[in-house]
Amino acid sequence: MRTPPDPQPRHDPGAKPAGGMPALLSTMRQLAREKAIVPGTAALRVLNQEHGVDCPGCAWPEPREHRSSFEFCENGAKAVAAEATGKRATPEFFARHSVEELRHQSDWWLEQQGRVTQPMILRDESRHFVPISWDDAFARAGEALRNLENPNQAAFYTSGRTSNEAAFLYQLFGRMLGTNNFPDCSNLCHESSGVGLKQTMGIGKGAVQLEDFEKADAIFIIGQNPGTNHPRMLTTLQAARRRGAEIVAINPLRERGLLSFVHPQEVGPTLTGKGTEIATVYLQPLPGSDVAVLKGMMKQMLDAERRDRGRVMDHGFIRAHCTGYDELVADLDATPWTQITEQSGLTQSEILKATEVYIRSRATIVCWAMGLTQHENAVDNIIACSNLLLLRGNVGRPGAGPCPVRGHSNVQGDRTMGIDHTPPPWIEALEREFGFRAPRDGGLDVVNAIPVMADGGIRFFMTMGGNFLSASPDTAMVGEGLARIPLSVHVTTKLNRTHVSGGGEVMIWPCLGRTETDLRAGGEQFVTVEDSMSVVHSSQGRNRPASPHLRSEPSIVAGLAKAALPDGGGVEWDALVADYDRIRDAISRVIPGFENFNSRVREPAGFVLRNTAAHREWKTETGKANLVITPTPSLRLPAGQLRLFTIRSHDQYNTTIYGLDDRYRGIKQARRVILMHADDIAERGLKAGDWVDVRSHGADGREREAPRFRVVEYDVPKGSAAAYFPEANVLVPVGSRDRRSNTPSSKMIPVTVQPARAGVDVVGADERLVHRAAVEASNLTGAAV
Ligand SMILES: Nc1nc2c(c(=O)[nH]1)N[C@H]1C(S)=C(S)[C@@H](COP(=O)(O)OP(=O)(O)OC[C@H]3O[C@@H](n4cnc5c(=O)[nH]c(N)nc54)[C@H](O)[C@@H]3O)O[C@H]1N2
Ligand SMILES: Nc1nc2c(c(=O)[nH]1)N[C@H]1C(S)=C(S)[C@@H](COP(=O)(O)OP(=O)(O)OC[C@H]3O[C@@H](n4cnc5c(=O)[nH]c(N)nc54)[C@H](O)[C@@H]3O)O[C@H]1N2
Ligand SMILES: [Mo]
Repeated sequence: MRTPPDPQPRHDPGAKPAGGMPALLSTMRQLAREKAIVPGTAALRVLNQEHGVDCPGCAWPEPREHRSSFEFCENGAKAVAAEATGKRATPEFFARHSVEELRHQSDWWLEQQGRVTQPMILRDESRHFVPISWDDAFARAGEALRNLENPNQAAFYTSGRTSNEAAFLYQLFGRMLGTNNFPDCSNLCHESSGVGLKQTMGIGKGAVQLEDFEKADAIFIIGQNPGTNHPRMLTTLQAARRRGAEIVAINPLRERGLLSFVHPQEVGPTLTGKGTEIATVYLQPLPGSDVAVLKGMMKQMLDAERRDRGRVMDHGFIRAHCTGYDELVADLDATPWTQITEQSGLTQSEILKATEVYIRSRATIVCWAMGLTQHENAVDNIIACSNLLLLRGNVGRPGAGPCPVRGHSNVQGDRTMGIDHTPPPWIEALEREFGFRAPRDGGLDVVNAIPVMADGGIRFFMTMGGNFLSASPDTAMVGEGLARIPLSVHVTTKLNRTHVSGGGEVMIWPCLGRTETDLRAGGEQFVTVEDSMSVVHSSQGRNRPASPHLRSEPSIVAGLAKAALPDGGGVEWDALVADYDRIRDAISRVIPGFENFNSRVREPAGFVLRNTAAHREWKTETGKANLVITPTPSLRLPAGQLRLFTIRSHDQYNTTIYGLDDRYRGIKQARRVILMHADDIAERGLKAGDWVDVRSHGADGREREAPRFRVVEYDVPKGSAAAYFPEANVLVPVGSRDRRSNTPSSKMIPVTVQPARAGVDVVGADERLVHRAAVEASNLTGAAV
């Protein structure tokens, strides 16, 4: 037992701008850590260039003209370096470490073991993964699939990096097998954006292009931290600020990237550290209260309208295009101000600052991300944004529209390609193209798959990327579910906790990363992706594959399909994956909008999928854009509880942890931390640096605990707290979700904190030891970490 030298995670809330020299230095350090300087930089040079590789970092689009020679960012570089790492998890590695040992490691440690080099299998009752040939691996999985009593005993998860080509084949295979069980990371992410926008505007995607940011007078950024998660967006925002556009941020945290920014490629500001101011108005509401804030804004618009005789709302647009105006106005009038100010913790005059910007602006874009989509009323959050835009006709004209900023680089494309637990609208064309009958029943999404798994209802589970265990809510229940699956197959580049948590047989199938050359019988291949603004373009890797045994994701799907479907279901799988042009030809015949796919995607910057809302065509049930009433649910919590929201640090990509610093928030060398307001700390008799156990209070009455977090005093609104995803996922009850989209409400979990149980303060300040101790503590309490 030893006493920690420095029990307090260092917290330095400096006011330096985002970007600049520290961003460049951090990139170089990461490349060095991964031993990736040479291949990494080669990959970086072609990142997000025409004919280059699409950055796996995020889904923010590249400018279609005038790309700078280095169109990448610090966190994009980290994502590339992580893939181009020189480290390898070889068969010898698996021989050295039993699966029991691997289960006791964190995602962070597992990731650091590097790229998996060969297909591996963990047989029932065995303690170690051992190598298996691809042919045997496909045969084993194929046999298991053929032996299912019912195809709905299989589930196929997708993470949003999967290319269009791989995704199209994957959903084709699953549907030929007879299931729509396609849970995907989108279910945990922007599902609510899709559901909300479909209801109001008839299409579940953003309706702006990058060029619109050059024309907007005002840009709202709600529940998004672009400095960390979409750093290239800061360049766009900086340009908008410089030409005088106003930027309104709505976020319980004052995120540094939203305050000021230095472009790392501008030499002067990089050296002086003087940044461009980003947000001109910054509202800090309590988490979960965005509907209230947005309704407050709309009430103030109504007031102004009544004073100013009808010049605030766009009545011409509303008359021609909208339903529900009178009902919306009546609801706004009936909503008392006390409700709005109590829920949000903001005053009327604070909200008025944002309203004034909105009224002044002739063209407004509203951007949002997880701060809006991960709530029990997430769809209402999106609808409220949509109402705000529609009232002033801010859709379907230059410089205006909704902009859900997607996460994974191809999460939008995967959905377009049919990764969806409900049958896509073009299902009949798919059936005609491939001569089969596809299932019409809805399948399982993530939240619905978890209890079915825990009940033993899933007999075959495949993941195409991602980290199902750590990314999903209710880690403990997911762990129980994974332990009951007789055969799991994980297509991946690196190891994570999902791969070592299966109870039955498990196979790990290592695939090529996006930065690597994909050489098939028909020559070197490229794949395609769709960014957050519906631009479809190509991506071609140039790095040497991490191991000669790796296969591309499309060829893995083809190999499995041939083994699982009698006669391959009559599909020429080998031909399709010999030359991906053939997959794209099939897509062009099946999915509307992809006509002449192969020639259009070879245009220098790809092509844009048509967005009906951007043309003021409303594919809704009413044929119009719908203004929809959003109730303001009570957010009052029992005394002593805090509203916990989970966030990403600057040194992670979802469940992949690059390092232990969160530079912009000034938190160093710690991830098991809980950010709390000074008063909330004092009221509980705690002080900064104390160890606490965090308990959540779900409606199901089940106890969930995340042990061993350090208290950090931080500028969060009183009554709320923040902790990092995925460490805090154990606290998110699977039933706490938005009912319409099934998106887990990981941004508002009622919690209490109490001093950690005895024995905790001997852990030491070393994060690895903290993690180990947490794993051990959770084994005792039955919770997962
Ligand atoms: N480097 C890096 N890039 C990434 C990722 C990554 O992990 N690392 N992840 C990718 C993925 S998949 C996604 S989806 C995106 C995620 O991108 P973001 O959505 O920016 O990610 P989060 O950290 O979840 O941040 C949510 C923001 O919402 C705020 N917030 C929390 N609750 C509320 C609320 O109730 N109301 C409001 N208005 N704000 C709130 C938080 O303070 C935080 O600033 O990033 C993508 N890009
Ligand atoms: N509490 C809480 N939970 C959340 C969130 C939150 O904000 N709070 N955010 C949610 C969101 S927005 C999302 S999108 C999900 C993310 O959920 P996922 O997409 O499931 O998780 P990732 O961490 O992005 O997946 C990383 C893994 O993908 C694999 N991988 C990486 N590159 C490749 C590749 O090229 N090919 C293949 N086949 N595999 C690869 C590696 O094994 C790596 O470990 O998490 C969600 N969970
Ligand atoms: Mo996401």
